[in-house]
Formats: sequence, structure tokens, C-alpha cells
Amino acid sequence: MQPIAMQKDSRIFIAGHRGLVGSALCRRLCSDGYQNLILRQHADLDLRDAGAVRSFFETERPEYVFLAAATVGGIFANDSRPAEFIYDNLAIEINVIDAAYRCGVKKLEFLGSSCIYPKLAPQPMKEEYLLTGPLEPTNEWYAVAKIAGIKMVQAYRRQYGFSGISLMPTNLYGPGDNFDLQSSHVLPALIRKFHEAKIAGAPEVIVWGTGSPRREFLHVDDLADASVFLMQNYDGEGIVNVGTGSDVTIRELAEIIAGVTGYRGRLHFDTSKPDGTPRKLLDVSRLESMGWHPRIALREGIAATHDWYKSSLL
Ligand code: GFB
Repeated sequence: MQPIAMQKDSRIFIAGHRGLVGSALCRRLCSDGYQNLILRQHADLDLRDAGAVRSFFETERPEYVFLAAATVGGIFANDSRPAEFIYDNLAIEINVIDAAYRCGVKKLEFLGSSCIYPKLAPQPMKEEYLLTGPLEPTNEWYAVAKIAGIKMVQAYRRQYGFSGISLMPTNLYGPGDNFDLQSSHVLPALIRKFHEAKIAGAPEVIVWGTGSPRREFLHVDDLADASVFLMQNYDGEGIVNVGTGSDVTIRELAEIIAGVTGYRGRLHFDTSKPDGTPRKLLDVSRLESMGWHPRIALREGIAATHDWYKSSLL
């Protein structure tokens, strides 16, 4: 199918522009010269409110939508706030996708997550493994909502011919991440823990779980690059994985972050905390066959994120 490409003066709504992904999309589209970004803070537009979303679309008439708004968090937040994770994400998806279709949006891009795949899926995980097995229990509420979003985009394409696409990013990190230790993902949590331990001269840093789970990490600026690439070059029903194609253990990640922050103490693994899924590595051959590749190496991306974190404390 012929893609419908954004122009520099297209009206582009970035849903969730204050979050990790949305803010990276803003930076990227601004630096590319897109002049008509439509942005709303949560206080001005609650995407869980169907009436408010519909009237926003009727008034603003965006032509392109990046659906990056979501209630997100790390393993502890997912596990302890299941109702918020399923309700908020389902409501946001239903409201935004339906309003986009009804108000004549030319194309919508939905951002999912690699946790949509079964807990014990073969690795690396291909797009066709979706719905082939049980989900990881710590984040099944979020995963079910994201799967519903994928299916909604596909259903609107099939029944109404609506041009929606879905991307499945792997674990993301970068500037603007959440560094709150209760709700964050592992990478920002460990940057903060090692940074603070170095300053305090602490003898050890607590790392949750056994350290053996494997995770793949993609810098959010690479994700933004892939998002724009797919918005401009892809228009199909199939979901597309976005990742680097390589992973590390949580122990290896901790060692890299210790090196970047200059921390020389011990690692203490708290095995009372859950490991989550044992491995989550995406098969990125579909995206690579389209000609896209990530640019930011993990250590370099972590160093830049550590710098961002330090500057955010000033
Ligand atoms: O990033 P994370 O919270 O989420 O945890 P998931 C990844 C791994 O790092 C788990 C370990 O094995 C954690 O136990 N870990 C070690 C830590 N130390 C820490 C720490 O200080 N904080 C945190 N948060 N983890 C999430 C899903 O899964 O991935 C979401 O819950 C979403 O739904 C996201 O899909 C991308 O990678 O396990």
C-alpha cells in the first residue's frame, strides 16, 4: 500500500508529548522542521475522557497522530497498580483511535510494547508470536491493554480502511525518563541508585531480582527516529518490532551503569523482588529489511542519560 507521508506543515498531534517517547518525538519532529505540532498537557486534555477527546479532535482536526500517551512504569508499578494500567490504557486507546478515525485523521501510529508477547516466547521474538501463549503475570494488565490497542488499529483498518500502524518498542530509556525508584524501569532506577551511592560512598547498591533476566534497551531518540521512518514509509496491518536486536543481563546492565557513574562498591541482588520475564529480545528483521537501524550504542546512551539526570538535579 502507498504510504501517506507527513508534510512539514501537516497538523500533527503527539498524544503524550511530556512522556519519554512523546518528548523524544517532539524533539525529533521539531528538529526536522515540522511546524504544526499539536500538543496538550494532561491538565488540559484527559485522554481517558471520551467527550473531551472527541471535541478536541473536532476542533483541532489533526492530520497525523502519534499515540504515545500511556500509563507506564516498571515491574513494581505494573504489579501493584493493575487497575490503573488496564483502565487508563484501554480508555486512552479507545478514545484516541476512534476519534482519529471519525475526525478524518490521515494516519495514526500506535506505540505498543514488547511485553505484549508471551512470557516464554521463543527468542528473539517475531511479530507473529503475538497471542501464542500466556503473558508475564507482573505486567499482563498493561500487556492486555496494549494488545487491545493493536487489535483496535487492525480492526479499524479492516472495517473502515483507516490508516493505522502499530510499533512494538523494546525497553526504552533516555532523557526525560522517570527516575522515581518505586515506579521507574530498571535502567533509570539503576542510574539513580549508582549515582547516589557514589556520592554517599555507600558500600553496596541493591539491585532487584537475581540479575539473570535479559533485557534489550533502545535509546528513545532511536525510537523516535524509527517512529518517523515508519510513519513515512510503512502502511500495513502487521505490527513492527523496534529494538536493537541484542540484549544484556540485568547484572551486566548494572556493571555498565556502575562503570559510567564511577561507582566501585558491591552489587547486592535482592531476590525477594521479582525477576519478571526471563528474556525479552525482539526479532527486528522486519524493520531492518525496510532499511532502518539503530544508531546509539548502549554505553554511550547510558552515559548521555546519566548526564541528563545530573543536569535535571541542578
Ligand atoms: O525495567 P523493569 O522494571 O521491567 O525491570 P520489565 C526489569 C528487570 O530489572 C527486572 C530488575 O528483572 C527487575 O527485577 N531490576 C533490578 C529492577 N533492579 C531494579 C530496580 O531498581 N528497578 C526496577 N524497576 N527493576 C516492564 C513492564 O517489564 O517493561 C512494563 O513491567 C513494560 O509493562 C516495560 O513493558 C518495557 O522489563 O520486567
